[in-house]
Amino acid sequence: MRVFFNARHDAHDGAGEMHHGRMVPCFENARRIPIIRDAVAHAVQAQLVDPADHGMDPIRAIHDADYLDFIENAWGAWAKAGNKGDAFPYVWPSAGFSGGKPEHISARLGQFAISSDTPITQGTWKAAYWGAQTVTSAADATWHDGEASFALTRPPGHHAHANRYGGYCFLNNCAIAAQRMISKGAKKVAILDIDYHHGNGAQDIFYQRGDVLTISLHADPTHQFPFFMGYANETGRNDGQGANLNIPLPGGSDFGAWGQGYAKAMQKLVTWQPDALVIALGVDAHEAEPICDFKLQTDDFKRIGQMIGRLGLKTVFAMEGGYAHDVIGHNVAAVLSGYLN
Ligand code: SP5
Ligand code: ZN
Repeated sequence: MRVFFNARHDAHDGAGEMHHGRMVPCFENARRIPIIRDAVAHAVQAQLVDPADHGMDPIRAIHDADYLDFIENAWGAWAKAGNKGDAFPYVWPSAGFSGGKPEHISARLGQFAISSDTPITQGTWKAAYWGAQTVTSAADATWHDGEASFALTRPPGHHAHANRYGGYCFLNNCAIAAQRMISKGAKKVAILDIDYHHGNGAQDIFYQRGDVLTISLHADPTHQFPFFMGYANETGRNDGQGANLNIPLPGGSDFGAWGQGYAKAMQKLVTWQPDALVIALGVDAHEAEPICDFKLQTDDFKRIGQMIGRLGLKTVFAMEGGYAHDVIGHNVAAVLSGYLN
């Protein structure tokens, strides 16, 4: 399988994140990527491919110009204001505030952030920009010849909205890949998000569009990040009515419960008949994951890959969450090798 590889991923190197009121080392860290790369190399005879530079167009097709300008320049503004270390927000434009257009970097961080778990570091933009190039190259290759691709990149993307970052995400890689295939001629593309957390970014980006189906299986947001989105009654609006499917599952779910939800997702994909599929490939539903509480096993990830393969669709996989270093490589490799069998 072609593995498009973001060799600049480690430019994003947060020292810590806010977790239960304290700073802890980032769960989403650079050590994840070589672990996954090595496991995948063995399992699926990966050909590592360097992404081409497609410039800003594929990114601008999804994200707002003022947001992109902010993400590119935030760390510089933060450092120029005399701050040491990574940039974090501490105040947000909450309901009841009148708004205004504050220019202070701390206000801007709150304006564009959904959460306090996501550092902006000196190289964040570089890593995220090349991540977008990585998924764009993967989407181009798969759309062109039909063979599946895996975009191995970090930071992840599925929590990023058109104008919001957070949940460790800055640019919505899966949305960029889906839109890229539409720009190349796909009439309908589906995004299937199997990360433990809800794919709020893609849901919001495509919520009123009928040409991109978004499906997410995730921990019930009543008890899990992102909390304020991801409920079953969010089904799309206007042209997008019926083109968003949320499948929230209770905490502690094993593959019994997860598989039942997954069957609904598969059924929706079969009836909707997309021209191409993007998989938001988070493996944080595994039982060993540190910030999650599902109970999937490595063999279950293999079954997931097999079921995706049986759909027979042009498929782009893009790396999302997965933080347990002992198992993430095996779990990603299980999905991809299952897909190929
Ligand atoms: C891409 C992705 O997987 N992003 C996840 C972002 C989650 N950030 C919030 C982490 C807070 C975890 N608190 C869980 C408590 C478990 N005891
Ligand atoms: Zn996740």
